[in-house]
Order: sequence, then C-alpha cells, then structure tokens
Amino acid sequence: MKHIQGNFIGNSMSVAIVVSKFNNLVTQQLLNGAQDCLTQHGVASANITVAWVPGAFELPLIAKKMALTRHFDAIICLGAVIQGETTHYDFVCNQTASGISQVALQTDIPTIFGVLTTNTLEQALTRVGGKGGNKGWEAALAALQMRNLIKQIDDKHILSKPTNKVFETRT
Ligand code: INI
Repeated sequence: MKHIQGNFIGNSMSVAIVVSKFNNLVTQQLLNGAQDCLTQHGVASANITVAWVPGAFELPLIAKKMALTRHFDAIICLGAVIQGETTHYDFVCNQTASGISQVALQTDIPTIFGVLTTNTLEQALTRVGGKGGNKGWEAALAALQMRNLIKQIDDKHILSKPTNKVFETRT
C-alpha cells in the first residue's frame, strides 16, 4: 500500500493571493495570516503576488486569470461573506465556492477556498487571529500541501516504485 501526501516546503514556489476588499477588516487579517505562513515555509516574498478584488463574488474570475498565466503553483482566494438580512449572502457564498472549485478543476492549479462565511462580524474576527486561529494561514497550508502532492503525482517514477513508505516531496 502507498500513501502520499504533500509536505509544507515552499522553496521555489510562486503563489498568487486573490483577496476581497469587502469586509476589509477581516480580509486584511486573512491576508496577513496567509503571507506569514507562506514566508515562514520558505516562499520568497518576491514570489507572492497579491490581487485585490471588490468582493468575494469577483474572486473566481481573477483566480482563473492568474491560473491561466501558468506563472503560479497555487492560487489562494481570501474573502469574508457575512450574513445580512437578504438572500444576497447565499448567492455570493454559493457562486464564490462553485467558481473557485471550477478554476481548480479547469486549470489543474490548486485554487484554495479561503473564504469565511459567518453570521456575524464577531464570528469572522475570531477566525482571523482570535481563539479560532487564522483561516488565511490554514488556506496557505492547504496551498503548500496541494502543490507538493500534485508534484509527486506528476513525478510518475515515485508512484511506480513499490513501497509502503509515506512519501513527502523534497524541493
Ligand atoms: N461581498 C463580500 O465579499 N462579502 C459580503 O459579505 C458581501 N455581501 O454581504 O454582500 C459581498 N457582496 C459583494 C459581492 O461580492 C460583489 O462584489 C458584488 O455583488 C458585485 O458583483
């Protein structure tokens, strides 16, 4: 039996972060968490490109444009959708989640869903530095693991060797 998983090594990795201006108090903290995580795992600051979009609904299109440049190993989408009085919230959440998923599947570039969906601003703030940790940091960890897992799958000779080791990619 073979188990494979991606490690957290970010050396030589290029990342695009697409972040929404809507609920900037929250999204700026998501961005800080994601940037800290990437640089602490070896990604050079010069290899991180940040693109700001108006709201979460706009994340998928810019994520797709970034992916199609083929300059990036992973795309991280960050946003905060907070429940209001209307059904607008449901439309924004559903379209954003579905759009981000489509970018990943259509381009084969890991495209990470780092979008908070909460009932209140307070709930969102607890997820970006309070007791709930920082979801931007978690999104960056997902990007590192996915990129390194994909590298292993693409490196077919590793998969063809019979072994029961758990592999981790070395960069
Ligand atoms: N965009 C968000 O990122 N978060 C929200 O909470 C939000 N609410 O509640 O409306 C929101 N709306 C804007 C939307 O993402 C688009 O920018 C807008 O509809 C223009 O396409």
